[in-house]
Amino acid sequence: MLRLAANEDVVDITSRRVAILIPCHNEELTVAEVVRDFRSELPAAEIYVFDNNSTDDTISRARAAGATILSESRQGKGFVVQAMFRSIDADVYVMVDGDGTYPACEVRRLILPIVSGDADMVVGSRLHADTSSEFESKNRWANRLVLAMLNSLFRTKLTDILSGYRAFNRRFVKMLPLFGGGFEIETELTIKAVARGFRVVEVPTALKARPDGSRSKIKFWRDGLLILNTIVALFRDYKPLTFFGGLGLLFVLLAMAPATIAAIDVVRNGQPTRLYSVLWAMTLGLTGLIFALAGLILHTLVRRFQEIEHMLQVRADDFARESSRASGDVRMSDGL
Ligand SMILES: Nc1nc2c(ncn2[C@@H]2O[C@H](COP(=O)(O)OP(=O)(O)OP(=O)(O)O)[C@@H](O)[C@H]2O)c(=O)[nH]1
Ligand SMILES: [Mg+2]
Repeated sequence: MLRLAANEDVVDITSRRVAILIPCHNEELTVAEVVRDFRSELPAAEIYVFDNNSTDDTISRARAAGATILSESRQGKGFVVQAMFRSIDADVYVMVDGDGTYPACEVRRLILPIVSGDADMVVGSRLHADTSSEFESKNRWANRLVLAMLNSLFRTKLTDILSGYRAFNRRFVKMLPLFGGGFEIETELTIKAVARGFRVVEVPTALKARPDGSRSKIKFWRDGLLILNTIVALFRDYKPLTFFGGLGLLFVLLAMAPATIAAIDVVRNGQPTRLYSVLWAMTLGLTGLIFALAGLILHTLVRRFQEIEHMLQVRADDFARESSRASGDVRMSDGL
């Protein structure tokens, strides 16, 4: 019987189907070790390597190490995560990079909050105060910048949003719509989890450096801009009143300058002589009002869609509970 223990909690996971999902693109140096490490930590888990057009020995080495190989033809980590979430059936999911930078020995701590029903997504945080991760310094600062932006926009207190080491329950995996095709996928996972009210827990995880000869697939500027763009786009979609209302306020404030000039002009001359100021004030002011109005309308729409989604989720939970009761299974009651 396999048990997880943290502090006074002891949770039996023997009856849970655990899937280890490893997205890979040209990771022949490390993938076999990753598969073996996770196999020895969780012997009963299914280990899947999702290959994306690798041109090296990734597939044969992963297969030799005992992983099930699945392929995705659309290039990009995000497309692979979408395929993993759609095609794999399990109770507990662990996602980890194939580059050997995340410690397999911490997987039990990672899945504990999922198994105990306390979280929908657990993130292995590389920037947590209790960890000492081996980051390249520019990556550390880029991570901190993205984090500060997300925490202030979404009012969260997360310590790592770009981690590739995560655990999920089945409900999260099957219900979260994902669209990002590339390295923006972690950002999308975190923001959508927070915005949709899923429970997110972080556990400290130490990141190791890639071994010599192993190459990062991330392109600093291209992927960095993609991640920033994803944050702004999701902020617009999930908090339209704040986004468009903020833009509206900005334009109204900008309109104040020409409006003041026009007002002084009227006081001095008895009539408006500087027509450009009046025109600027009206254009900027009206643009601001249109933004604010768009924000209000979209806010109402988002709220209505949230209500519909909530009802669908309740129905889906009811349905899953009834099916598991019919098959004598009680997993859904644990939030799985
Ligand atoms: N399937 C698939 N996996 C990918 C693709 N790009 C990257 N990956 C995998 O996604 C994981 C993360 O990629 P990394 O290059 O390590 O990115 P990172 O961890 O953000 O950056 P580093 O700090 O340099 O390791 C690795 O296991 C890669 O093999 C892709 O296009 N398809
Ligand atoms: Mg990596």
